[in-house]
Amino acid sequence: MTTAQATDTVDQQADFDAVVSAEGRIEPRDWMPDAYRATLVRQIAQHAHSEIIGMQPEANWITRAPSLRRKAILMAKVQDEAGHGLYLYGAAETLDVDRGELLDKLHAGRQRYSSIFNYPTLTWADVGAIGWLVDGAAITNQVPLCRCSYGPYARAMVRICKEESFHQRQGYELLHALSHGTPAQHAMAQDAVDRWWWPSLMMFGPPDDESSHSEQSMAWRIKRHSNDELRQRFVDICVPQAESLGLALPDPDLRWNEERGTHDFGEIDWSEFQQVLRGNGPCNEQRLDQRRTAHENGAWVREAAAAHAAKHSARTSDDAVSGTATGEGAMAG
Ligand code: FAQ
Repeated sequence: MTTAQATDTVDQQADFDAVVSAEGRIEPRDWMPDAYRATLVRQIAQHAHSEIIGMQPEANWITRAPSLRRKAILMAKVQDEAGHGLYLYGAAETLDVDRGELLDKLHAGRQRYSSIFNYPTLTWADVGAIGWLVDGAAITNQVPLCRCSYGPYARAMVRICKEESFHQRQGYELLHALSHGTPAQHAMAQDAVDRWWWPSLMMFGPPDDESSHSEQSMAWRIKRHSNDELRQRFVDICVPQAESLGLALPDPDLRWNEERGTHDFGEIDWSEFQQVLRGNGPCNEQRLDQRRTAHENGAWVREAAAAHAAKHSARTSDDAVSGTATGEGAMAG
């Protein structure tokens, strides 16, 4: 590197730091440190993969929804998750990566997706528990990301959060109906909450003292709060909601701490989290297999779309040469 180039980099770094510390937005054409770019690609790709793999557990119940209304809601929700994946892959592509490569990495197990989607959906009540707890955790984590320093990610999160609120609300309403239904329905709702509670707390990531990326991501204002802060916020939100639902949270150590002004809660089984991350959760294999199959089955759609785009751009450039695109050809005739 020449002295002039080195000076440029120092200036660019200073500009970048100034924008971040003034709560401004870094945009795709702005200079950014390589590590900032790599962190965003890792997090946004992982987030996008979570959205599309996250379609599977609930899609499992579309054909068995108990009424037309429930089926329409569930289909809309699962389609929303696909849309979130598209916004997020789009945001990742502004960082000079190709979505095909990101998907290849997911399929090869070289990029992660959220641990939560490696658990099975055993009963209809699981659809409610996912909406209430999983979407609830997702919103708690994602609302602060609307203020992320990287513009395209922050803007994608605004729309995603609006849709996630509807998802959370429908899950709560579904569980409320079951909880206030027959004793068997109440028991089914309670069982679902018992199974999804602890994995939902794990969604926020490892405890702060084991979170390798948090400190730097918070300094760059990608993350705005630590994993433990958001987990605590989620617990505090859920406790009164569980009371209104008439359902218990499966934690004997859960209680209000007057001094701290928040709830104390029990120890999370981090060995389970690590097992799921290593690929040994109850459904890891099934989720990835199904994703690879869906990708292979969709190959003809991607090929057709690429052929259509190539034909369209060839036609546009022919028209430009002959002047018909602007209507000049017709006038000349
Ligand atoms: N699962 O240093 P940290 C949704 C990994 S969307 C798997 O704390 P970071 C919507 C982490 O990658 C749910 N891996 O990491 C929906 C890192 O691995 P590495 C997805 C996890 O990035 C609802 C290592 O552990 N949401 O649910 C998990 O600073 C219903 C060390 O961790 C997002 O992705 C985990 N839970 O913080 C869809 C939100 N946690 O690279 C369908 C955006 C951590 O060192 C149905 N992402 N790891 O090998 C984030 O906010 C952050 O990336 C965190 C992790 C908070 C997830």
